[in-house]
Amino acid sequence: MDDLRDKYLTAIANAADEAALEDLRVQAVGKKGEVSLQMRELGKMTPEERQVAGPKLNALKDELNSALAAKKQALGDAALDERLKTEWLDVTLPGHRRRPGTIHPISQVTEEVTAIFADMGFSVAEGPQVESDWYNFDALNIPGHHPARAEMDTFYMHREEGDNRPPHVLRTHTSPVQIRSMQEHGAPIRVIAPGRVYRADYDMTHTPMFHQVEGLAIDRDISMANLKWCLEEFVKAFFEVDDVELRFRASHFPFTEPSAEVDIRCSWEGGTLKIGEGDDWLEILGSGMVHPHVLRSGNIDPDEWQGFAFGVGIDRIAMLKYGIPDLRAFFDSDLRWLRHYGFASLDVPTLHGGLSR
Ligand code: 2NM
Repeated sequence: MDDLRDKYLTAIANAADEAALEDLRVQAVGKKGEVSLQMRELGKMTPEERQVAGPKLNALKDELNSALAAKKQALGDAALDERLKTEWLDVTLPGHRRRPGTIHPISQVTEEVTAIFADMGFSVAEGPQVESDWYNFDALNIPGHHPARAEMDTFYMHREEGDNRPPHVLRTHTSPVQIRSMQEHGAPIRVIAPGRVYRADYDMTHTPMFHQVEGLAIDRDISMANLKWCLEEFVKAFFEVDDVELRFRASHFPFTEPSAEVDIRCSWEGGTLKIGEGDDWLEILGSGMVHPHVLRSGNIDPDEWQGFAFGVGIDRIAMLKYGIPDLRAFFDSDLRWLRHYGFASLDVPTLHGGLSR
């Protein structure tokens, strides 16, 4: 019995694979295996002999079964390790044929506007969307009692009861980025700041989150004339027309003095918009000469430097250029809308190739 034990334990330990192990199981403890044959011999023994041999054979059978199970587990683990070493899966591959995604009109138009101003020597800056009330209001010469600060119009970040530190807000314009740019780089400076802005407003023509590009140009002798040329160049390039007529209407913003709202000549004949001809006017942006208080917020000396600034609503000019009728559909994430109004991902806007191919 000890010979049998040694023989099978050694064979089991050396079994090369699960098939060899199964053969051993059949040979050793299968119905007609060696241990079973030995058990049949019990009948021929004397009761005394049987009392010794019976339990020993059962113990041997149990021991061999345990060894078989342990070896089977070990062989299984080893086989799995071997598979894991050689098999691999690229989880970045698409599982099924899919439609390619598209570029959102907001992204497309932001790229277009950026390309146009970059061509005129403006750099691009970004900043936080949660701003201190100093950067969003005080720095821009917006007084404490100004209606823009009211909770009706501005999203204030939550503060614990009794927390009397100055509040933070979701920025209501990208002008804070301009302040940060002035502080960081000083004058002279030419920079545009595209990005998301937030105002507590929701109706046919307003969404609580929308997009702006603001521009800023500071030098020793920058004037409204430079502003007008810049905006004309911008409108011609953006709407892809050879000529435009701009109309500056006196206006008021806390951060500019003087301030002007800018309209472009257009026609709506037959329901389609034509830029540069007709008898209608389209309001597209606000602008002005940067207020001395605002220059000071940016650590720029207003006795030495001056400049213009302007702000354009991206969403609005995207609707105008690409004939998108409903502002609110912009942010519904409706795949049919996105496929209809989206741009091919490789169709990047360039000044030489045309902005809107
Ligand atoms: C507008 C209209 C007029 C503006 C002002 C500034 C800053 F920070 F430089 F003072 N950035 N943008 C500005 C001026 C924005 O949006 C309708």
